[in-house]
Amino acid sequence: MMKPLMIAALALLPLPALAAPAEDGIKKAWVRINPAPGRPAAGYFVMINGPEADALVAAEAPGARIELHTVAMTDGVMRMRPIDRLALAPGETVEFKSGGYHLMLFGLTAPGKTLPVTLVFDSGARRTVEAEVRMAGAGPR
Ligand SMILES: [Cu+2]
Repeated sequence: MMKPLMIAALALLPLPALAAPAEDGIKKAWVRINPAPGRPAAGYFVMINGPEADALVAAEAPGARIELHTVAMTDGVMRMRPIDRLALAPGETVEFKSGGYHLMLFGLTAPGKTLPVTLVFDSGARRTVEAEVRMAGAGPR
């Protein structure tokens, strides 16, 4: 006689146990278009790693070739340079922003209001986010 009652009780339970931790993921993604012809666009976002160590190794978007860039002081001048990978500690948050880590998107032409950007990780995970497309001069949200 108890069984129908238990099933009814289970049906009332929420389902978050199956989902990934609510906090991890890619947030606030946007792409800054450079108005100068032929100049690359830049991509920014906040990345919150999951519970395992991982590394960002590539990024992809339709119609673009993307490099991972960092900015470092060289001979007293801030210069950006490509990096092959960005190691991520468990639960680490990394902000890609102007003056720091960023994506460089080459060959992007006539983007729409948003651009699907896929981040590729050493673990094999791939995360696609819709990045908001904004013109140069626009600050962070
Ligand atoms: Cu760059």
